[in-house]
Amino acid sequence: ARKLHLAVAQLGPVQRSDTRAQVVRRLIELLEDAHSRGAAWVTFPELALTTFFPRWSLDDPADVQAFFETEMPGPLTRPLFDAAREKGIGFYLGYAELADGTQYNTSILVGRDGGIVGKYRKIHIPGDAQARDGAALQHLEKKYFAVGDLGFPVWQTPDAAIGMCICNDRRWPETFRVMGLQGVEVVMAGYNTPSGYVQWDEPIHLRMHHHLLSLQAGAYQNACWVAAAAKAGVEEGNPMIGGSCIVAPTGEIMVRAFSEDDEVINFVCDLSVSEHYRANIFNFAAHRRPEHYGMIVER
Ligand code: ING
Repeated sequence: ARKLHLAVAQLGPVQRSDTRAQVVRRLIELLEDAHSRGAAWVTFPELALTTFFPRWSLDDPADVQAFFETEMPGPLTRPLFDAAREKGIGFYLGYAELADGTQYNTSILVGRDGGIVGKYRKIHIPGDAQARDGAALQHLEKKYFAVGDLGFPVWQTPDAAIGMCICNDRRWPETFRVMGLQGVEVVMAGYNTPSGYVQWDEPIHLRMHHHLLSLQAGAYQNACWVAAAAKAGVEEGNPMIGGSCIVAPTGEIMVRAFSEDDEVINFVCDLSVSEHYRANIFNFAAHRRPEHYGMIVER
């Protein structure tokens, strides 16, 4: 059995006035908690450094730029990298990235030696590009983020084959399958999922149901572990779901967060479980028939 001890660091609400230094302090405390439990990797949420600003239509460029990082690590985030390296713990961190004038919803994978292993830029950008007249709540990720240009890579780290995705990506089977075809063993995913924002009066329990359903399906159908971290709780009056969890290749939720605040969950994952599924029911080479799947890519 190949055991890998994973942690997920759920972050409670980040208010607009919360500084990077205050948030990084919380991230370090969560990282220390994860380390004290014996975890080797920790997954932080999407846009972990700021409030979920795409809920607003901001038109002053200075207001928008305030939410973006131009370097990673930068002076304010380096303490997190230093703490992680000192403890020999790897991590996934989601943040708003400004790269050569283009704005992305980004995550990075940092190895246990403190070096950046890889970067992912969110591909499935949900919501609208312009504010909806009269809507009480907006979801304007298309206004602030370009579609990611890095694909869905999988990195062969010394511990495991690790891939990343961000929030809405988890709702699309293609996300997991592209990583599954690369032999991913652990998918790390951060998310900010508003529980108020709806396009129709969807019963609110479905927000959590669809979140978990997406992760469980992705994990099972691609024989991988999934570690998902929420930024949760009420930010600027807007509630977001918790439900951080670690899902096994069996599709079972092994551990999930209790609160909608800063909280660490962890699980010792047996990576060899994936091998049983890949050798049998999800032996892609033996059973998949790509010659019949063209429509998925063509349209
Ligand atoms: N958030 C949401 C998500 O995909 C959303 C967008 C909200 C989708 C409500 C469906 C319903 O979890 C982000 N950041 O993608």
